[in-house]
Amino acid sequence: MTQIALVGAPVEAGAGRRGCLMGPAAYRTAGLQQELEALGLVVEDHGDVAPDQALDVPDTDPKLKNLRAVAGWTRALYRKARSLAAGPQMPIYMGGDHALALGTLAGHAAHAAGAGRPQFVLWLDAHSDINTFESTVSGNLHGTPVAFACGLPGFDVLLGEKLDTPISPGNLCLLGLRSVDPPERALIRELGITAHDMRAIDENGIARLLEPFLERCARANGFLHVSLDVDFIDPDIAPAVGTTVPGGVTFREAHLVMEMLHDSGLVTSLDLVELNPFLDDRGRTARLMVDLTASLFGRRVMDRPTRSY
Ligand code: 6HN
Ligand code: MN
Ligand code: MN
Ligand code: MN
Repeated sequence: MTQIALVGAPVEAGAGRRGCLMGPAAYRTAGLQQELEALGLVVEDHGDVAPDQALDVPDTDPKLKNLRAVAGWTRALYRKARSLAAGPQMPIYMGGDHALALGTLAGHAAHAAGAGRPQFVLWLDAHSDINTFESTVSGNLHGTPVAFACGLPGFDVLLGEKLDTPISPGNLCLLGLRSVDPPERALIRELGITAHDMRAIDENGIARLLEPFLERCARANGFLHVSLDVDFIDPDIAPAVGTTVPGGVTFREAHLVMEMLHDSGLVTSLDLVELNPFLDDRGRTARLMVDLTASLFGRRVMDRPTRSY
């Protein structure tokens, strides 16, 4: 029996626009818990995480926006993720902007290292979010979690110490890309990260790109963290996000990814990020994210055999 922990992470300090703070409330209003319970899952809502104060971090920085607030969230979410990873419940982090993944990735990577298993990450996003504190032009820290999780230098201020269990770049897959800054592109190449842009999806079909990654994760007996950014999906059907980029994945492509993830049985943690309810159209984006989550947890039209890798 699958047990789920819902964790609210009302972070908006990492984004360039306000409003992601309302994300967890929107998921609750859209009935995320009830939809998962309808699938037979046992769901506990842990409420919202409260950020640390992080008074050792400078309150203002000439370049990095809301550094102290983001550090406070990173520390609190790191502890929460690390403790949940050690327990029986599978966590769903209801964001909040993508800066919340600074904490969740670090926490799950630390747990995986302790368990002697590799941590894999599927990053579903229009953006690669692999800017460093040096390379970021916007100063918005939601553009940095992939760089932090890979152990790139310069991030020690976030946790107040070095991240000593980075994720191996070979265990990452970025899918849905259509907005990558030039230094990000260089880093992806340098680190050898698997990165599929929209053209690759158009040319190959999304399933054929995802499958080899899932196979690698299964072969390595890895834990799999999925980070789903609303802007992965085309803004015509998912408008409630501050960083829309045209040409995103379709309704069916997004559901297919979720259905394949369910069939794989590999997912051990999930971020739902960047939902900005202030920008939504009668709740449709919140509802779409809930429906995608339901697909990841086994909602289907017809029965079919479980895929084993
Ligand atoms: N997100 N690369 C841009 C920046 O500001 O660094 C966009 C970041 C978007 C962040 O999608 O979570
Ligand atoms: Mn566990
Ligand atoms: Mn993102
Ligand atoms: Mn994005």
